[in-house]
Amino acid sequence: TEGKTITCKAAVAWEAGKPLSIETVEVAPPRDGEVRIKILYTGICHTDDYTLSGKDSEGVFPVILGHEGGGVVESVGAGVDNVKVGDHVIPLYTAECKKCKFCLSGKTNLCGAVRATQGKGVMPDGTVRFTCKGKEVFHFMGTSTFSQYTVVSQYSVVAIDPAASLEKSCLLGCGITTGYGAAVKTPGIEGSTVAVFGIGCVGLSIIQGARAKNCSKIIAIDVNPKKEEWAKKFGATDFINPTELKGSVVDHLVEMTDGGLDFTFDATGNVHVMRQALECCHKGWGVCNVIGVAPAGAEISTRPFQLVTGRVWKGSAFGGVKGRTELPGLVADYQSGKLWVDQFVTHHQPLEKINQGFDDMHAGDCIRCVVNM
Ligand code: AHE
Ligand code: ZN
Repeated sequence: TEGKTITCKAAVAWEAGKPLSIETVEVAPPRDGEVRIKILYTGICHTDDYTLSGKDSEGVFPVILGHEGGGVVESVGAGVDNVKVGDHVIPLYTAECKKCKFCLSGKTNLCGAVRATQGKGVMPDGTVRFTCKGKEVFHFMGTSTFSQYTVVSQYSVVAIDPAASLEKSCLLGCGITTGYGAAVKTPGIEGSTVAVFGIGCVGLSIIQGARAKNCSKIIAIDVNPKKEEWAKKFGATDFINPTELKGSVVDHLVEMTDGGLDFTFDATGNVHVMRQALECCHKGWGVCNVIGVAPAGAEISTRPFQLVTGRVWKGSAFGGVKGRTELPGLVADYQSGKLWVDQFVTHHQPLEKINQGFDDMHAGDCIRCVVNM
C-alpha cells in the first residue's frame, strides 16, 4: 500500500541528559518489509532512561526512545505478510526473522536480521523514517514507541489477540516477558531454590515465573524496604534488605539455603550485585542469570575459582523469548489469568507528561508507568 507521511506528536530526546521534548514529527510511510504502527500505549523502562542518560554505548541523538509499546498497524510496505492493517501488535526490540543463523539454531532468541542497524538507530536499509524541525531523528531499539506513529521492520512486530487490553499487554514488550521468560525457560528450575536481586518489573516477573515453576524458596533482595510487600504478593517466600544485614549478603544467602542457591537472577544492572548473584550460587551447580543492563564500560569480576567449582555465569535478553513465535502465548496466559500483568501498572501519564512518568519510575513506589499516547 502506498502511504503518505503522517504528522503526529512524539517525545524527542534531542540530547543526552535532557528531558524529552514533545514535538510535532513527520513519520514517513513504511518501505518494503516495514510496518507503520499507531502506538496507543507505552511503558517506560529503565533502559529508556539509561540511554537518555548517555551511558548506553549504542546511544545516538536526536532519537525517539521507547520499546515497551502496544498499538495498531496503520499501513504496511511491500512484502509484509505477517501483520496487516488493523492488527493489534506489540513491537519487538528482540526481532525474530525465522531464517537467520540465530533463529534457525534453536539455541537462542537473539536474531541477526536487523540487530546491527537497530543498534545504530536506523532502519535495515540504513535510513530513518522520522524527521522533526527539518532534522532527521534516529530510531531506538527498532521500536521507538514514544511516538504516536512509528515504523518498524516486519521482523520486529507481532500481532496479538485484539481482545487483550493494549494498555496492559504493552508491558509484555519488555519488562514482564524479560523476567518471566528468564525464569520459566531456565532448564531444571522446577522446585528449586531461587534468589532475585532487584525487585522492579523484571524482578517481580522472575518471581512470578519461579512461582509458576513451584520453586521451593524464592528469595527477593532489594535495598528498598517497600519492595518486600510487592515481592511477597508475587510469590517470594523471603525478603532480604542488604542494608539491614550485619554481614555480607552472600554469606547470609548461603547460610539460608544450606550452601547456596540453585538459580539466581540479577535484575539490577549493578556489576557488584552481579558478583554477589554469582557467588551465592551453590557450589557444583548454581547458575546465575544476568539480566540487568550495566553502564557502558562497566565490567564484571569474580575469582575464577567460583567457576572452577561449578558455578555458572550466564545471561539472557527478553527472557529468552522468541517474540513472534511466543508472545501470543504469553498474551493468552495473561487473558486466562495465569500471568499477572495488570498488577504491574502503578502509574499513568499522558504523552504530554512523559517526563513526569520518568520521575514516577524513579520513585520507590512505582513498578510501571504506562503512557497513554
Ligand atoms: N545498548 C546496550 C545494551 C543494552 C541491552 O543489553 N539491552 C537489553 C535489553 S534492555 C531492555 O530494557 C538486551 O536485550 N540486549 C540484547 C540486545 O540484543 O541488545 C549496550 O550496552 O550497548
Ligand atoms: Zn526495557
